[in-house]
Amino acid sequence: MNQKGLLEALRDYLASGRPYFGICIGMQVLFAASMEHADVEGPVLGLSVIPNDIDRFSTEGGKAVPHMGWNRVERLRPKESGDTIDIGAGLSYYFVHSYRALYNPDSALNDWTYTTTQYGQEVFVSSVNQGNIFATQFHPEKSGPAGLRLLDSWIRAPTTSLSPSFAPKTRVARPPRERDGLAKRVIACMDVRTNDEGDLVVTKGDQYDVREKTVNGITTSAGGAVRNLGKPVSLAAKYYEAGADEICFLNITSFRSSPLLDQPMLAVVRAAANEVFVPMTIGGGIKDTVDPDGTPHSALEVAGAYFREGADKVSIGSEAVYSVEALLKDGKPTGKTGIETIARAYGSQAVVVSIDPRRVYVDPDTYDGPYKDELMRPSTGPDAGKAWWYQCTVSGGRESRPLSVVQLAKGVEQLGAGELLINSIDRDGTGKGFDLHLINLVKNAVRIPVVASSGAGSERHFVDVFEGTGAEAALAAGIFHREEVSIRAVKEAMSESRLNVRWL
Ligand code: 1PR
Repeated sequence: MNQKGLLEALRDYLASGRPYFGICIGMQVLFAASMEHADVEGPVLGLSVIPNDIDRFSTEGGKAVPHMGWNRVERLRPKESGDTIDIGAGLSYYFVHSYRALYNPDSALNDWTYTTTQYGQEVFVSSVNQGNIFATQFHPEKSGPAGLRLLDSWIRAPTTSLSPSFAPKTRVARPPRERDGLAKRVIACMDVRTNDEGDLVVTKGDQYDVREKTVNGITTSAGGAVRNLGKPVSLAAKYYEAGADEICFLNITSFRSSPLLDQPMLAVVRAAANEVFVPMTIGGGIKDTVDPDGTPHSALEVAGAYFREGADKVSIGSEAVYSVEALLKDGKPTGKTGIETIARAYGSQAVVVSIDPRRVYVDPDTYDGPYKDELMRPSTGPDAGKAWWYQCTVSGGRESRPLSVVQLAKGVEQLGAGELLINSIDRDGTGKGFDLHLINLVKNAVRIPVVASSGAGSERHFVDVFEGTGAEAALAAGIFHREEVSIRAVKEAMSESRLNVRWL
């Protein structure tokens, strides 16, 4: 904005008294300076409309950064007459950011603060207002019905310099609560591919085999038709209405062709973005590619195409494995991998790495391989007495690579990934529950948020993974597609176990 002279234009606009609604960075730009990228070029100066600075969340107490997900907002004081902004006290909105303005009741910021939100033990400013300016740290456009109501209320009656200022005049110093309001996220995932008739379908099998096991009643090892569980856009809309906190599309055969030529997949994202107002992740084929006619496309270009159609995050699978293999070989990042280039351009919160590990069982008494320190050796439970490590795979589990899941998780965090999606080839589609050993192993190796995936068979499994690991989110496919368990049932079970959930 500085380079293009837009900051000055924005300053003039704000001074004119006309309405302004800022979202996320659109709120942060109002502040004096931000420490984001300060290591490269020093603090980045903002508009100084609000005299305070933006700094990074602390990771104290082991909390994950970015702050990603649905968190509650609190008004500093009750809604008063003349205030038409529809922000529900205690409602949850979608946040995704690593930097924040710490709430300070003793500074000028107090007069700007409209709502606060707590993450870990930090209370930060989640929306500001004065005169013609209203801005939120969260994303109302991705906050489901609550966010749409907020935008609607503001568009009908935007605050202007003539509106009464709703900012608190009294100082409110509330100590942080024992527990923050960040909800555990429930994600509906759709594995998408073209079936043999050429239609794009949501499919699902077990252990990554998505073809029917019988043809005309006869079992076949070659596999029957691709299992068809519905249309991607209508299923996504259904899960949004049902209260899914996030939607994920994985293009599971993308490694076969160029994603930019994969127009149907881009069209799916575009159509879904018209109906789904929660975050959407798209994975599959996010890598440097070359079209059949020889035209090269960078991973950044591919990701950009999906973001422009309405995706919020891209998920990188196979390419992440190759990037970490190169990182371990060279000892330092090249700055050129898809993870690095996309994180630099769009922020690390936009880069998810999808990991497809498989257990490799070993004899614990004789094993002397490189993954000794990562061996799982449970003394209780169904796996008692066994020992294994987790090996990474590429191309949807078709090829195993000489890399452990811990090496991959740490490597992609170093490269700038903002979230990890942990699948399990052993559990996928089995309904046996999430692999808690795997989730704990990864969660303890990184600081970024972790999404547990594969194996959900009942609502209880979501409670188990949230109580038994520090995962920030859990994802399921089969049980939702086959309508065996509803998203509402999952959230009720979580709520009964005193886990934070987002209600519509
Ligand atoms: O390698 O960057 O092109 O990404 C490919 C992506 O596609 C990866 O994220 C990979 O996990 C996924 N993928 C590739 N092949 C398959 C397949 O099924 N044949 N799907 C596949 C992986 C796992 C999850 C599934 C959960 C939950 N499927 O997507 O949804 O396991 O299932 P459940 O709840 O039914 O147990 P790249």
